[in-house]
Amino acid sequence: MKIVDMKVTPVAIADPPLRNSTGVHEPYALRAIVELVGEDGRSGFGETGCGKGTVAALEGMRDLVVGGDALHTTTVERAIAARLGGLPVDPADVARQHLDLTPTRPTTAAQRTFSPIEVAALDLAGKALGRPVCDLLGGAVRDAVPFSAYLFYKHAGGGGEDGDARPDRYGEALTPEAMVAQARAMVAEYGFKSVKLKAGVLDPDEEVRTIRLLRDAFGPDVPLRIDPNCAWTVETSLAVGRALADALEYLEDPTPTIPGMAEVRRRLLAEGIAMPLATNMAVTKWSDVPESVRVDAVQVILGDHHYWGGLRAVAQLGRLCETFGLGLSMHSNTHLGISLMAMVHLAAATPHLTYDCDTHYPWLDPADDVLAAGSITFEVGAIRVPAGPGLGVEVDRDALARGHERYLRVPYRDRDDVGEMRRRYDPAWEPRIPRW
Ligand code: GKR
Ligand code: MG
Repeated sequence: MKIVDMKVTPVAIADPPLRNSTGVHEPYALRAIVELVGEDGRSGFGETGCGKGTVAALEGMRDLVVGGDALHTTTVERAIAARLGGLPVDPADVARQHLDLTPTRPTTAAQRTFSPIEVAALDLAGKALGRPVCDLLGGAVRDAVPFSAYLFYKHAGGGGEDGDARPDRYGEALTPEAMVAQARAMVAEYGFKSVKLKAGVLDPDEEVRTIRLLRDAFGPDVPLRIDPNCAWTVETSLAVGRALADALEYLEDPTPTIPGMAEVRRRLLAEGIAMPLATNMAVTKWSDVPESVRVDAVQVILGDHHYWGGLRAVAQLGRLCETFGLGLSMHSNTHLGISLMAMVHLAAATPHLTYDCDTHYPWLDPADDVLAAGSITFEVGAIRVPAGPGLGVEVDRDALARGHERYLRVPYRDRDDVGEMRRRYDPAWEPRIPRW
């Protein structure tokens, strides 16, 4: 299938005031939608995080994409890598990679730029062939993909402003007790069978108490995870690891950097605590893997096709994790339904996916998705792998246009959780990593 056009549409979506170690989400999250048009008039879609340079970077690849074949994505990947890979990488960005929560990490520019193009090309090729994207990745090894409830401490509010203000479906949650209420509501609505707590917000003792309360509420058969995004020192990570040794399926990014994670791992093991450490911050690209494996820094990698370089790259990461005896889970940032369906097809075709995937999707108001409301449904916490062609969902062009209009009204172009925290809640806020 020849690609005859490429369109990039940035959109803004209402986002509730979710807290994390660096601050709080702004009222809108920004995403970029890539559309590839085939010679038969069909379109394929991909989605990615959107920062200041994202649209220009994607547009800058037009000559490498248009005129090519939707099934020849390796050629495009290599051409993008050649164009962007040679650019100097700022050492400050490399130092920050372990501390960066944004979906637009500068250290993975080539992989990030290729990813939505690959997803759109596979969606287009799948539609042309009448086959689902997972078939283009080797075929599904599971018929449904399980996701985890993703809990956030949060301020009151449902995100968006003025006419875009969305209902606050889960309410304020700034205490362990309120978090249990949030978990009960989300699990009741979606049927999730595992729970992830975004931490690094309250004092660590309160976050440990939150996990204990969740354990009491859901029992030992619901796996729990905690992820403070590097908010803890090695000593605090050890204290939490001890306190929750019997309660966690994994401990995610307790402390910054590969050496920091390796020290936590070594010392926990020395105490007889074998709980795996997981990451989407210490190991974020291929070149991080050898050192991480050498020092046993992490035992679970959270793959993410948006910055690991697409769907086939994460499927390959699964093989690599299996080779080194590591688990594979899936990371998420605030996203729309196109990304969710890309994750579903990827997970369906990845045998060595050893944990339920993360998703921010329950935090998205249906009014903001670019798919028709109700296009994606969870059944007992899982999404059935669509058998229809491509990603198996259709983009609602009116919804896409509304998302773009919102983008034009939003005054910022980069995610800034620190600035938002200062503006709305605490003028003296300082993002200290680690904080405790
Ligand atoms: O949405 O605030 C957030 C998360 O903290 C996100 O930015 C992280 O990248 O979900 C992610 C994670 O697992 O670290
Ligand atoms: Mg994480």
